[in-house]
Amino acid sequence: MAYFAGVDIGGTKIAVGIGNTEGAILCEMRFPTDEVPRGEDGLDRIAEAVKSLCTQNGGSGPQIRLADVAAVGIGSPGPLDRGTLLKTANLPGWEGINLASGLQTRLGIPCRVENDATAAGMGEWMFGAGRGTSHMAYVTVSTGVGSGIIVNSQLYSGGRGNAGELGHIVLIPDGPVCHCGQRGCLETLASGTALARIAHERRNESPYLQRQDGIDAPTVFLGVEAGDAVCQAIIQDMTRYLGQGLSFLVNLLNPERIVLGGGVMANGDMLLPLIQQRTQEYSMPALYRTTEIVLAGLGQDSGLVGALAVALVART
Ligand code: ADP
Ligand code: BMX
Ligand code: ZN
Repeated sequence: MAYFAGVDIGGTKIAVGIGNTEGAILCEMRFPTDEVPRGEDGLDRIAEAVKSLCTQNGGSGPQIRLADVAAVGIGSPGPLDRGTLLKTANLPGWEGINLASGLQTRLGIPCRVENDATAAGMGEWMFGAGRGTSHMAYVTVSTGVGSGIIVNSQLYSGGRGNAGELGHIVLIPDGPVCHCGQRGCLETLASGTALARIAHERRNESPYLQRQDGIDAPTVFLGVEAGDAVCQAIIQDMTRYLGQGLSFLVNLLNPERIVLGGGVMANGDMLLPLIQQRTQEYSMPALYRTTEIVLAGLGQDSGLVGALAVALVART
């Protein structure tokens, strides 16, 4: 039986797993990104994780030998240049590292890298909520915002593999400074990082926020549940900007389905109707009518299953 490994590198967490050709993750490990050493030492840690997962196999099922792992797929924040990380504000300290060749040297297994959102899109298309479509887009609302695009039943990764940087479309030219060098990018207005920043900026307006010891994205959602008007306004603003971003995908790609995932979309039941309404508002009606907007079928595993999908494709 052939096994595959997936490595999902994000601004907040790094997940490593071993799975099969059906897209099932058999065992996995997760680490906070800022607890993993950066650069080459980080690659050592990831390679150790793959080896130790083989040994442990999550404590269940048959023993997997490293030799049974046919390929490793990696999803990484971009931008990338033929596998090498370029400027990566959400992943400081990894610039200039070639993830695929670095892991291949350490593990002796073919390794392939894609942008993390592109990989997650592939995971959703092959094994999740995108199944059965020929044209779909996946959008992650996580540390940043990214997207993965499937056109004509094929992954569209662009000329240099960096297609889908939806988080860096500029919505407010004089808006908040983005790490990419622009201002007012979608991800400065609507991401886990943006929610935490905006809530922090507005804490003096909200007795609820003032009572919190630390403010992160989940704090804002708890505030909504507690009836806090500032948190409600922050979520309204975020979904408006996401609707704008998604309307670009609707008008540009005419996708059959847009799949939404990432850490922030753990609140999908609250967010989905608001995002659908805003996307409808900003899209051409004829195109919106034929676009479904749904939550990720793989939940918080889209990135890891996506990395696994990259490995599956690397082998074929
Ligand atoms: P990564 O960006 O590393 O791929 P995630 O997809 O988990 O990781 O996204 C991390 C972001 O999502 C962080 O900003 C975090 O605060 C936010 N987040 C995680 N879980 C939740 C939640 N339940 N509600 C709101 N935001 C969340
Ligand atoms: C950022 C960008 C994208 C990535 C997206 C989601 C960086 C370092 N990365 O916009 O390449 O796809 O975030 O990444 O600028 P995540 O870490 O939030 O999952
Ligand atoms: Zn930007």
